[in-house]
Amino acid sequence: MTVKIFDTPEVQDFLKSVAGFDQAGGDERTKQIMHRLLSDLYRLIDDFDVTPEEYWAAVSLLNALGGETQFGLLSPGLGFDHYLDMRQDAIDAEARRTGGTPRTIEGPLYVAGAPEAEGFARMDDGRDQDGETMWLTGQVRDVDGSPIAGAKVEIWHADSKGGYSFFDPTQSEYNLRRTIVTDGEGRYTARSIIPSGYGVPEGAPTDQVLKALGRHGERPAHIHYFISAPGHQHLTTQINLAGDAYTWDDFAFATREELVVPAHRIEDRAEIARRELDGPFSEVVFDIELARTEAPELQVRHKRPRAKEDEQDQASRLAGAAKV
Ligand code: MBD
Ligand code: FE
Repeated sequence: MTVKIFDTPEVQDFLKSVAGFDQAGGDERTKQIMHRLLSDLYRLIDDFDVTPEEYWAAVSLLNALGGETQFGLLSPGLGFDHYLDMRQDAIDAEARRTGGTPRTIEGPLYVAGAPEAEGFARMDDGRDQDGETMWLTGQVRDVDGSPIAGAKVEIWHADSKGGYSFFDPTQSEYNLRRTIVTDGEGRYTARSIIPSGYGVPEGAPTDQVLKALGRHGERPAHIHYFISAPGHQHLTTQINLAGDAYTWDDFAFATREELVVPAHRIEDRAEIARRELDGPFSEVVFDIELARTEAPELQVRHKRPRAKEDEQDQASRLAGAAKV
């Protein structure tokens, strides 16, 4: 087809009225961004000769994604979350806020308000019979190596089937979700179970998009962290357990070399007794370094709709309704 109308004055004027340029009200930045977004999409329709069938199939897919609250799941799959991290890394580098453990994406499965403990917490409710006992520990330090006592370490991860409590209603409340405040030596320790990797639900709208791209929806076994302490930059990160088939094939693009951590199987009876466990376990050690900052806005996590974060907020309530 040779019909190309995008560059005509008629279409260009049309885009300006669609974006509200001829209206006094509304938000200026929204108008600018919508104008650019719509222009790019109109051009794409022209360039690819998108048919009405294709256009309405896309509308239908967006409705399905929204219906299952899966935009937060598709987002990392399409690389947006990692792209925002790449930009944040570049912003930090420009501001010379270098050093410290690397960030990686939050993902859509955080739930605010997990129980808090000092130094040590047991994270699992003991009901997951397939879960290998995990001893997860580490020290939070400044970039100069000094331990940070009283740092807040929030940890959340999946069970042995790759499911997250809250989103998986078969699990108990806040199972595998804890906040641990570091002890006098900056250390945190959790007793939990080794998580399995996560897979996008088969046949779900997000899965349909990935399949159409010839891709899968698998994540390697991983553990999420938020770490914060006064005078330091808030860190959102994850570790990947080494040896997973998907370590370097994560559908959410969250893996970073420095964040791949081995789990060491320990069968020594003295080591088992020292931790008051009843059998062999796997130990995972993850030390964290926080960059310094005096800026208060960099010491807390950025705003985003999160399950249970703000019960008044409609978007946060919706975030908790994701079918993931
Ligand atoms: C997850 O557990 C996750 O961390 C991400 C980023 C996407 C889907 C499921
Ligand atoms: Fe996850």
